[in-house]
Amino acid sequence: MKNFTSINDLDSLKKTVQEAIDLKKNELQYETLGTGKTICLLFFNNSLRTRLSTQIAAQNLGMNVIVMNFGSESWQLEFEDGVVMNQNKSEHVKEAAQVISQYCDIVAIRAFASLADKEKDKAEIVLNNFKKYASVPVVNMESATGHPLQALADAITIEEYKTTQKPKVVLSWAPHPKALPHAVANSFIDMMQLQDADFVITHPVGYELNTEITKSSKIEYNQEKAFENADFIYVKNWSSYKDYGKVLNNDPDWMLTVNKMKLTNSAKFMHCLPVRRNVVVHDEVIDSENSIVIEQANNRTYSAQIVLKKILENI
Ligand code: AN0
Ligand code: CP
Repeated sequence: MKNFTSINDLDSLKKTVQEAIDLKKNELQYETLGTGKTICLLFFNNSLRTRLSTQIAAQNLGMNVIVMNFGSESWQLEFEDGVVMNQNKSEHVKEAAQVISQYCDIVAIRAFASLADKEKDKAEIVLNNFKKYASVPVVNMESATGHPLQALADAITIEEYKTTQKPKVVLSWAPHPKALPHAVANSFIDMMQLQDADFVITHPVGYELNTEITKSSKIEYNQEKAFENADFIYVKNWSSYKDYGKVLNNDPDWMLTVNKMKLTNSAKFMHCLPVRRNVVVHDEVIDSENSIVIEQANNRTYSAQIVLKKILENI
C-alpha cells in the first residue's frame, strides 16, 4: 500500500482486520520493520487518541516520530495556487510538502473540514495537496471528508465483539451544540458497506449525508424503529450536509438513553470519542457494561499499526 487516505486503499478489509487482531496479541512482533525510518505527524486540529495511538503504533514498529501542531508551532500554509501571498499565510504547501518529505519517510495529516465551503471540503484541499507535492506516503488522520483510521479501528472492534455472523449495526445521529464534520460518519459508512451486516443509518430529516457515500445503505428516520434488535449502536453527531455545516436542531430526544438501548438486542454502545456526556449519550449508557468505547479507542493503535506496517513494507 502506498497511501492510506480511505478505507478503500486496503486491498481487503476482512484480511486487514484479522491481521490487526493478530498484531494485537504481540504488538512488538514487527518492532524492527521501521528501524531508521521517521514519520511526521502533522496536526492542523486538536487530537487525543489519534495523536497518541499513531505515535505508539509507529514506535511499536521501531520508527522515530516527530509531531508538529500547525496551529501553534508552524507557519500558516497557503493551499491555493497563484495567490499573492501578502496576507497572513507565510508558506505555500508546494514548498512545505517537499521539505517535509526530505525529513521523513511517511507523513500523516489531520486537517478537518472547514464546514464553511462545501466544494473546498469535498476537494480535500489539504490532504490532496500533500499527496500531490509530498514525495513520501501520506496517511489520513481525519481529513475534511474521512477518518479511515477510526473506521478501521471500528471494524476491528465489531469483529471482536460480534456474536453472530451478520450483526445488525446502527449508525445514529445524536445532538451536539457545535457543528461537527461528516468525516467519522462517512468513513464508518464506507467501512460498513464492505461488511456482511444488516446496516442502518438513522438521523432526523435534514441530516442526510452525501448520497455519493451513503449510496444504497438503508436510512430509517425513526430512531426507535432503527434500534430494534440492533447488536451495535454507533452514535455520532454531524452537522447538516445539505445546509452545509449548519446545526439545524439540537433535539435532546435523539440522545442515547437506557430506554432506547432496551429496544436493542442488548447492543454494544460505540462512539469514536471525544463524547459529550448527557448530550450525545446518557451517563448510564456509556458507564454500562455494554459500552465498548474504551476498547474501541484502544484499537486505534492496532488500526494505525497495521496501516503503517503495510506502508513500510512497500517503501
Ligand atoms: C471531531 C469530529 O467530529 O470529526 C473529531 C472526532 C474524532 N470531533 C469533535 O470535534 C468534537
Ligand atoms: N477518535 C479520534 O480521532 O479522537 P481524537 O480526535 O482525540 O484523535
